[in-house]
Amino acid sequence: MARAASKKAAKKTVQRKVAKPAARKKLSAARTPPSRKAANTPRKSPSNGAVAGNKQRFTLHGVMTSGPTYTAALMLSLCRHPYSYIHVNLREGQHKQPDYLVKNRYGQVPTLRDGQMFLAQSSAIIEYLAETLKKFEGKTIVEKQRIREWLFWQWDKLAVPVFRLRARNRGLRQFGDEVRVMYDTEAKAALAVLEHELLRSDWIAAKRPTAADVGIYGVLRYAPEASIDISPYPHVVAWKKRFEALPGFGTPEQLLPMESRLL
Ligand SMILES: N[C@@H](CCC(=O)N[C@@H](CS)C(=O)NCC(=O)O)C(=O)O
Repeated sequence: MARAASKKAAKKTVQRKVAKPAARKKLSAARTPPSRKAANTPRKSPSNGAVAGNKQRFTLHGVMTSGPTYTAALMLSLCRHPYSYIHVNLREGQHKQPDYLVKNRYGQVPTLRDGQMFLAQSSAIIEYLAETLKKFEGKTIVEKQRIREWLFWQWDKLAVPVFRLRARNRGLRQFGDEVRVMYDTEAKAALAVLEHELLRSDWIAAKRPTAADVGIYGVLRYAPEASIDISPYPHVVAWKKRFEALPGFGTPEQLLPMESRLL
């Protein structure tokens, strides 16, 4: 009896020893995640299924009307990965508050949380998702490089004119006709580059859709709101239709709620 009791005690000691490192790991991990209070998040909503087990992995912080937020949401949806969504109130300047700036040093939306990590810049976010989820990624170093090249180009030459013109139409930016014409000309030049590329290939950076298509679609979607007519670019129009037929595709209205939504 006494021997059994001492055996039991010894076993307990061993168990405690083994448990220690894991407990330490948990504690250090607990230092970095965003506190529910700090992020001012609502209570959890009941589960809505999809990829059970890892559905709490991603949280997207953004605004429904934001093109870059849509790009990130679109990528998650095309990857068939569920995500929680936190609405960031730009009007109230929530994106410039210290608790948001620790997540996104640029004070912009979107931000994507993956576990303990916060990611900024929509192009970098979708490239990261492509690589980590192994969907819409480049299969070779050449393809990866082409995707990156198009994503850099897209922000340099396409997103700036489209989003500036859209912001002007929405009354969020004021500039005169001269500047409007300049952006309009830049957007058309970018569309001509795309048209030329899509003459030769169904998709932008590879023989299949990649993160480059997602990034460019996330901007071109807003062309009508920027008063840019894409109909003179038939290959761009056909590509847009092909893209919209991809499984998991959704419009901004379908993918971005007005309010926070936790899985
Ligand atoms: N290059 C950034 C652009 C993000 C961006 O411009 N976000 C806007 C909303 S659509 C924003 O946060 N504006 C507030 C600010 O810049 O202060 C990206 O792709 O994530």
